[in-house]
Amino acid sequence: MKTFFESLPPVRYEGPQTANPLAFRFYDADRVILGKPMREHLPFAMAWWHTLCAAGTDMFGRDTADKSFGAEKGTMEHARAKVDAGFAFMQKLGIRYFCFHDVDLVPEADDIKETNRRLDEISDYMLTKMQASGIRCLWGTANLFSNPRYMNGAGTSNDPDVFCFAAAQVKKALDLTVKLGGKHYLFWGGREGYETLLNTDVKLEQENMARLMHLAVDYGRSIGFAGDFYVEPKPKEPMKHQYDFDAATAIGFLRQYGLDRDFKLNIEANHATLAGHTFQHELRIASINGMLGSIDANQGDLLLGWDTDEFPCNVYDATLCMLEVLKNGGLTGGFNFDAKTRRPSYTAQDLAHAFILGMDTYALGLIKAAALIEDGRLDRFVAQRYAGYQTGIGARIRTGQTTLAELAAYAESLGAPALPESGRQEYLESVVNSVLFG
Ligand code: XLS
Ligand code: NI
Ligand code: NI
Repeated sequence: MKTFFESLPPVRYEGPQTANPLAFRFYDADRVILGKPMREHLPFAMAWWHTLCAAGTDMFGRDTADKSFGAEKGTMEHARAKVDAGFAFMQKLGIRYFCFHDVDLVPEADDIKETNRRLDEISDYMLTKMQASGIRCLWGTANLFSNPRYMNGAGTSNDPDVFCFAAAQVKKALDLTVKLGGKHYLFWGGREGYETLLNTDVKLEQENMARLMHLAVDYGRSIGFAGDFYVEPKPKEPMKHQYDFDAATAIGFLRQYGLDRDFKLNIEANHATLAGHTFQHELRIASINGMLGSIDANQGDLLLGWDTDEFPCNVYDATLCMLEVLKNGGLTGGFNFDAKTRRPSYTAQDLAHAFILGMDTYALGLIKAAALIEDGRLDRFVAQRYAGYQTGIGARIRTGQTTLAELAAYAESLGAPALPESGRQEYLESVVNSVLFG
């Protein structure tokens, strides 16, 4: 794989007709869409864990991919080889950001002091690569779920010593994020949830989680971290009940504990569908609450009930996603490919194809979302659908200038009310199809 990344020619835009499997068909970084080049609309990020660490092990079998990058796994030499491979890969693809967990970067030692020393060493090396390439860190995070000590959660563990280990990892991951100039810092709920109420104090656990987040904000701000903190909602897996079930739940939690000024959401497509929502729904809920920060750009398989983390190929969903992003005025975060190739796609070339697929899918989504906005029929329809609230009794409801008694009297004056106008869903779906494929 090492040789492949280094020998991979830079991947360039060649247009939809190209027969070159190592070229972009739709992602044309310089192409201006709605006044901004694609590269600015789409700050793509590589996930360190899937790209450089995960090698295909699942519950039924061992690695299929070779991610040794020419070094022995579990050594600092391997950690450096991953840095070399990762930066070579990002440069070849024109990916300008990466995201990481602390333990993605170095082999974890038994003693946290030694792990931290290794993290200092590897981050020095990463900085030299970042300076040479201009590649930046989108967000950092601490892995608070893999180590067996986190079996009952980290911030929500029953054991205060475990809470302290979590605090230590968050502190170090914040130090690293700041050192690497990371834009944002993420909490994914990991094992923050429970299996059974027979052994769980939910109130205490949620209060402790909020405490850990407050402590992180206080520490982060004290060392000059100016970015957003993120929560990444997910409804299940690994725990049966996860505390950050979906966007609405996470927003309620952040507000309940006074964390909403420092936190926004990182919405992952596959987590949305696991929660029984569309991706677009989660984005909209985050956006209308001023909480849409960043996106984990992947997709799930609706026939499977777990987080398959597939590279996104669904242009329809990507279009609806980009519609939300454009209406949100863009993202202060980016599009992190929290995605892995399928286990039988184990070669380095597959990895390149996967990122090309993901980047092209989002580029197409952007192009089509802009076309939907320029077409205007959807926006006009929605505006018209709610036009009743612009004048008369509707306007009085909107501005709060009425009473329940006045509304009741108004309703009585109508006698038998007419049905609201048709929602015209099928017509609108055909409009979307005509813009996508017309
Ligand atoms: C797992 C999450 C995880 C976060 C980072 O389902 O998606 O990968 O993005 O901890
Ligand atoms: Ni996920
Ligand atoms: Ni994720």
